[in-house]
Amino acid sequence: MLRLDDRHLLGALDELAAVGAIDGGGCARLALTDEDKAGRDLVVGWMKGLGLDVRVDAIGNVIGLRAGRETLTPVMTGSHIDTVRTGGRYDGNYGVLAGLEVVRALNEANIVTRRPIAVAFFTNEEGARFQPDMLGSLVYAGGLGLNEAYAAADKEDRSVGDELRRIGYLGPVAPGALKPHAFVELHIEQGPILDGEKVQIGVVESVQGISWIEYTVTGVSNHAGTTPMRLRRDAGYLAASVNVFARKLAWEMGGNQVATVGALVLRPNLINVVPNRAVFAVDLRNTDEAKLKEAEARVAAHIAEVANAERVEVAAEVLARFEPVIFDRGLVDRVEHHAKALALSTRRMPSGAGHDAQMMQRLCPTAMIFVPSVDGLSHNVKEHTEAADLAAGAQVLANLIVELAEA
Ligand code: HGY
Ligand code: MN
Ligand code: MN
Repeated sequence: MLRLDDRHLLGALDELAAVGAIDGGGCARLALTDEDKAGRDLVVGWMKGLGLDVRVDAIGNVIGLRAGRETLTPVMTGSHIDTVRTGGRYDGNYGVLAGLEVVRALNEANIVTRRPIAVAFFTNEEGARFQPDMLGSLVYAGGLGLNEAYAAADKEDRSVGDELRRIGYLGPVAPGALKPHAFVELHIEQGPILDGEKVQIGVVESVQGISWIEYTVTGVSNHAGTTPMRLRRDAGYLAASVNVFARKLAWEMGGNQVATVGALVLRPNLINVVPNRAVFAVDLRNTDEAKLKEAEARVAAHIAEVANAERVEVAAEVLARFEPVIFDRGLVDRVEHHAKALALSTRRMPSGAGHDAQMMQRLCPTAMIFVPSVDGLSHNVKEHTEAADLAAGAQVLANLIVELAEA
């Protein structure tokens, strides 16, 4: 069996986490920022050091290719290295660096697999700066055109295209030119299930549906002291009422329904002025598409009702909308097989978070391997996974990749 060097993996995780490091042990490398560029340059250097043929595509996805004995479609693994602003050190990074450890072990064992092996990181998986999330893998899978992707802009009106050019990662390769034989993504769970049940490996069967809608509310700014309640057209009130409504709705619907209002900006955002403008986003998710549609409809109805009563205008923009994705049954079974072969405890589960793998399933058989997140924490600098769990997940990945690469 291919032996991985866990110490090297842990060291690489620490070294990458030092790029864009923030207080508390996490890192902030928002997509296409200078910090993201620095992280990209570091990982590209490691890819080259491992003898990989590094290709950058037109949306900035980076793929390191290791030749096989035969020129067949490659077995691909990877994830992302961009982070949210309060990112931990494992989200995305772990899957990319574990993939490089598999390559290192193959190099040291002088093994050339039948199929080529590719290790990739995709652009803007997080969707924290530019939407939609999983942007790079969505373009790779043919789900979004390049020009539309280039036009996506952040809150300072800087576009993906301009930022890719600025950091030097608008590559020459057509996204998706390299069609994988199979894709496997190793990732931390980012939720409380594996840690809570003390299970070592998550055998991921699906990714839940996601709905991101941004609302821009226009009311009338007014004096907080002199304006009677009956005369107010308070944009901030509508935003707050949607947050409360969506949360109650998620509790009421139960099951996997979740709802979040994580981004909210009020204008003029002053203590004594009734806000005339509110821009906020609603993140709704469910493993069941019909229920997700129901949640969207009920939030929209609530907004219409309150907007009418408060006499404010509302404009909605869909920032991301992906239906639930079911991974390839056969490949999911192989994840479970390899975990059990290593005497690791397993449990089948959906993914609550979005991942690049959900886009790659459009191209080829795809599956994911989860390892536990301590206390289920993620998108939080305290995100942590025990070293033994990191090593176990990487070994499952290695054994599965080698099996697929000999197929
Ligand atoms: O939002 C998500 O699920 C992922 O972190 N992009
Ligand atoms: Mn991730
Ligand atoms: Mn994330």
